[in-house]
Amino acid sequence: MDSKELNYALPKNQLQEMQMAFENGDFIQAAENIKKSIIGINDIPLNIAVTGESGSGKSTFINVIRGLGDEDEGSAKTGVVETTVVATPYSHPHHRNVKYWDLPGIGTTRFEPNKYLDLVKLTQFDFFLIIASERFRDCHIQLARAINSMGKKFYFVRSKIDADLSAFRRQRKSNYNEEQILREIRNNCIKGLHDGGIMCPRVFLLSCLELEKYDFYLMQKTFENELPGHKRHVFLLSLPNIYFQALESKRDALRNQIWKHALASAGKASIPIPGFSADNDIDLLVNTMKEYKEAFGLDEISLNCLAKTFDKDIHDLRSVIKHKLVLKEITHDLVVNLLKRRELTAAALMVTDYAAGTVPLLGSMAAGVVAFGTAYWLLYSFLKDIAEDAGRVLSRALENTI
Ligand SMILES: Nc1nc2c(ncn2[C@@H]2O[C@H](COP(=O)(O)OP(=O)(O)O)[C@@H](O)[C@H]2O)c(=O)[nH]1
Ligand SMILES: [Mg+2]
Repeated sequence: MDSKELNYALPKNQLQEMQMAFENGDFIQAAENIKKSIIGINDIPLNIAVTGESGSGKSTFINVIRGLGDEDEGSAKTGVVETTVVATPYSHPHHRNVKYWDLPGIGTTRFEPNKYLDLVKLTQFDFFLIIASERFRDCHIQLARAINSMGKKFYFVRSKIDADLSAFRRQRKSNYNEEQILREIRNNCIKGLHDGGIMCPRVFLLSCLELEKYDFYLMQKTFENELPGHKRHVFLLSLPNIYFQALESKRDALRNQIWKHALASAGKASIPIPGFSADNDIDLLVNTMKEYKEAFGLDEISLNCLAKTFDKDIHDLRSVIKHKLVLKEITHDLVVNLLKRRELTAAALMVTDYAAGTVPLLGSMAAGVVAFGTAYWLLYSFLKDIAEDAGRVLSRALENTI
């Protein structure tokens, strides 16, 4: 490890945040406060309403955005005629507080947007997605206006783009131009919304069969930029691992939080190297490492879903994972053994030394600080390895599909 890597592993802005957490000069208290804040992250609710005409692909979208196939446990039923008028929440498999709500289909002759919105208890949603396939219709405008009038945000999703493109491919044969067709579809939606009195509408073109293509990344980035900070983090972690930018965004978001997990797990430590005394602290590390695995889709369930999505063999996907630790089940004993490794202790001391340059209190502490460096380096290296392996798995999954 050299100073460049240290600089990367512990960015200055993170150290400054840590310095602020230490302002009252109490290591144990700072660790306790941080622990509360990281546990609280799992309680942050994110409710996204998915609405649109029956058959537009709402249920399919709700499944794929949660990394699920139509037949997986917890998936929404697709391809069925909607008879219910009840909004149904679907939780993300790893982030139970991230919920996508399957709203009853609009567009029937009896459709009355305001009543519809009353029905779905508008206020609990962070934002709305209006999903439309095929033609732009008046009911979309009515719904968009009703959502706007209640001060809520909506995004317009034009779905089933794969089907449009293959229809055009047949029709236009010699002068088929994908970019131009996508532009035409986008402009048609924007114009429709604009003519209906919606200023600056946000339109995304998607295919649930090829989620990684078209505007999915742009859509994700837009949500990310427009959500408040605490919700942005959970949203990011809940994204499906089907394109490389998602992996990078997750790695960066998680890396920015390492100091908190390291501090919280080290807070109680009272003995020197390896510096961990209470089981509690180790459990926090175990849980964090498990969360990393799930966030990058390398747990068994997620790998299975990825294999199905891209029609690959799970053993084949697993075979490209390079770091042995990534394949192992993360247990208490495993983490205890990792913490005892000598090279980790050496790295821990360098981390502590480096961090103490910005956070002087760290330098003046004894055991807890070594534990901090140990935990930091363990999480940092694991995150780095797992992000690399997730990239390899995705490359293998995408082979021969583009
Ligand atoms: N070609 C294509 N078909 C889709 C897509 N999304 C959904 N479908 C199909 O459209 C039909 C209706 O989808 P569903 O999700 O049940 O629509 P909902 O009624 O709005 O919930 C199903 O047969 C889906 O398989 C897509 O992106 N591309
Ligand atoms: Mg449905």
